[in-house]
Amino acid sequence: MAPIGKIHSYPNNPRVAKALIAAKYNGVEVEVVPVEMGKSNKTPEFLKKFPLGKVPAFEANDGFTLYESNAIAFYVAAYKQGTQLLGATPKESAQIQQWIGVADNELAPAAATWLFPILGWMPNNEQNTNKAKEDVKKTLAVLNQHLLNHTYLVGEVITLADITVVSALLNFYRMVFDAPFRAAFKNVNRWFLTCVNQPEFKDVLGEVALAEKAQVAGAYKPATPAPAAAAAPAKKEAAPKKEAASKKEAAPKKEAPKKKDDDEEEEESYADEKPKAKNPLDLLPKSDFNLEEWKRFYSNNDTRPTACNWFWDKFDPAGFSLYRLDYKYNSELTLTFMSSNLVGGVYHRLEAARKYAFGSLAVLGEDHKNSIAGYFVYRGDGIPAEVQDTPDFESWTFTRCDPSDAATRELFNAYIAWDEVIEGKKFADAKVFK
Ligand SMILES: N[C@@H](CCC(=O)N[C@@H](CS)C(=O)NCC(=O)O)C(=O)O
Repeated sequence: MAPIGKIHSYPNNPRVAKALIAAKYNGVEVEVVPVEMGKSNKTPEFLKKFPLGKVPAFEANDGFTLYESNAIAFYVAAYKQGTQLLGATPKESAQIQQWIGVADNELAPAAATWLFPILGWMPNNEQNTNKAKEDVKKTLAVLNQHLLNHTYLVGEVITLADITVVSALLNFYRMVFDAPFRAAFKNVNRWFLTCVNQPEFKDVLGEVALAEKAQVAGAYKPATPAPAAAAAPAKKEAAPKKEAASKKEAAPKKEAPKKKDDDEEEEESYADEKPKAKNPLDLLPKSDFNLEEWKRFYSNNDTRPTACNWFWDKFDPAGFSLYRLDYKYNSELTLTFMSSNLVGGVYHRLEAARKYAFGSLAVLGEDHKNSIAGYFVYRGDGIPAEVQDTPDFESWTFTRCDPSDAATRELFNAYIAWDEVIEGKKFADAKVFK
């Protein structure tokens, strides 16, 4: 099927997801053309068609152009005659507009205030963040009440209202709505999980992993790349761990009736998954060094000397690569606990790489004078795509190490054993990715 047009945007933009999900429901295709933010959206050619220079920006095959993501989503939603997406009556259509307004005016501004500092796109302002949290809770309470007696936001089927509000909530659920936060909004959780587990949503969003621990803003580092990864990578996202969502938040099957046993629903929701393409790292020749076994051994034994000896005894340099990581913006780090939070955020966004990586990053030094470094072992020859695709990748220097070098081995040991002094600096904190 030929695409009906192109959307220009950076990858994984939740504003684009609205049109892409609508396209799935309507059985049409839309091509996404990647934009290098600040460059390709500022050329005279782009500005001629899209004078605000913003993305998403849509161009139909016949030259028709549109900007503003809701307008683009509407165009795609209206593309099929008799679509379910725009309501069955004028009242329903108006209600859909109401929820689109809620997403834009109540959720989007709060997302910017609360989530952008976590993504490193702007400094955190505690007072504003707290206000944003309260605003979001207010909106969620309204949604929760509405969804007590409604399966979907408008009418009895998924409409553009659900698509739009789910897209606006996506990064909240992925980054900051942890289980204690979610507990107060059970109806919203049920509806959200129902939606994101529909094949039309899943095709666009991949698995949506709910936040296990709310991310918090770390030190502000202006050099963070532009919003190229506003959302966690769609297709590559790790399948949510079952315990990540409480049993009550189970995702029913497609268009499932509302009242069903929750446990039953949880089992069913993930049984719907389509087979995924094999990761090339899973096709590598089998190695005697088993990363999962190593992670268990490391967790269950003294690091020095037992785990260290085990590691170097079994490490397979043909099947795994060893890297040293150094944070590029050490001079911008402030309090050590914030540096440690920064590492926590990095690990959270690295979820998709968990199966292929083990590492330890340590914060060394003291408040206002600290640095972060460590070592990672990756499956395969080089840095896995799952690592390179994270928004943090550019913030680190990766140096490939020779695992046969005695000094390297000793440093690796120090970083995984959390020695009191490492490379002449006082150990402050560390986190292991396993
Ligand atoms: N209300 C617009 C917002 C568009 C927008 O702000 N896009 C940002 C990226 S998320 C952008 O392109 N910024 C580039 C710029 O302002 O130069 C929509 O929903 O499409």
